[in-house]
Amino acid sequence: MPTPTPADKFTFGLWTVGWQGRDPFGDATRPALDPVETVHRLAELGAHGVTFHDDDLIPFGSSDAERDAIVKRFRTALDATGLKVPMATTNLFTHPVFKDGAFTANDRDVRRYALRKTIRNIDLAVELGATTYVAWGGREGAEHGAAKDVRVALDRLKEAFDLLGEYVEEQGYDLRFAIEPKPNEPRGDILLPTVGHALAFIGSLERPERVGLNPEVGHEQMAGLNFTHGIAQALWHGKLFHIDLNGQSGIKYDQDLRFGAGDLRSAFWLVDLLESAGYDGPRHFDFKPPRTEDFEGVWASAAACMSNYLMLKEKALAFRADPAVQEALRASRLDELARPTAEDGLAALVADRGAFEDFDVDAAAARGMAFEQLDQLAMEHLLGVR
Ligand code: GLT
Ligand code: MN
Ligand code: MN
Ligand code: MN
Repeated sequence: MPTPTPADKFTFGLWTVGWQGRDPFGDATRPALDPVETVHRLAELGAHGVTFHDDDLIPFGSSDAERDAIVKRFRTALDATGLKVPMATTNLFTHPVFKDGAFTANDRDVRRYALRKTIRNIDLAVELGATTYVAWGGREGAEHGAAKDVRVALDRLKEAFDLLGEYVEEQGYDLRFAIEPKPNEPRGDILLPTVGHALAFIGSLERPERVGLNPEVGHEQMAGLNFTHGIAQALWHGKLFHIDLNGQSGIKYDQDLRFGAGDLRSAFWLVDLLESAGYDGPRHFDFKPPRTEDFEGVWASAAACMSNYLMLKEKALAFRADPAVQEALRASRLDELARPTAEDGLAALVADRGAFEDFDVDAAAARGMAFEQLDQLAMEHLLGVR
């Protein structure tokens, strides 16, 4: 089995392995994990980095002195292990004050508090070396109709990103924002529910170049969408700033399974895309070890996220290198897709009788695409028989 090294850029949120198993129906099944222990365990497993929400590291309501001591201890663990902090984020969803959202709460004082909480943690994130700041708006949404004026809420959301961008620029920070879409849960309907919604929103910001995406596997799949296609479009726009890898089985509650569990074929195509597109950001796991597991199961699950990625990477590389696959790609005419439709220009296209008047529609319609043979080769690689 392939062994991860820091060069693979695998990262984990403190809240992932640290999830205690609390769900809407049951209490915690595991005790809290000390972030310092998490740093050491992740380093031993071969991870590159660790990420956090402000409150994962510094319990909500800590005094300044407690905060300083916690950060110092955490930094010592980072220095001792060489683990990096490439990304951080804000918890704008746990405390009851955020019950109607943070940047888009109807209450203005809550919105101002949310921005200050975020700015405070941005300072810490940059101090610890982060270059990406994730914004998951889990509570930015609604369960009722008239209770949320969505167009006005989007004005407030834009205002928040514009202010945060202004702050980061003013401070001279090397930090970009990555919006994480999700269709629902915890709100009935969340604003910016998919990659596509978020991409369109970014275009309306004051500093669109500073804002990209942090798509999560399960979140797009909860909306019934093809995650790999969403990532391909994010890459096409130059907006894949970060990624949350996990597993999901179809359209249901957010499962946050370990990467590779759930839709395995989708995971294969995702790794194939990330590796062939040359994505060089962190491979960040945002999963929840199921509440059935003790700590042994938690670390086994974390290790499996990484080894599943590496196994899929091996399979994807072998798939692309296989001469039979290259032949099948030609038979499916991928090389033709890569060729511009009218490199001869509009005038030549319009004058080209072969393109229309003399075009043999029936012959073209009769051509098979040979996609089944190509897809079966992928299946054979994935199942290890090629
Ligand atoms: C929360 C959410 C995740 C987000 C995290 C960032 S927190 O666990 O379910 O998808 O990535 O705020
Ligand atoms: Mn999720
Ligand atoms: Mn999650
Ligand atoms: Mn996530």
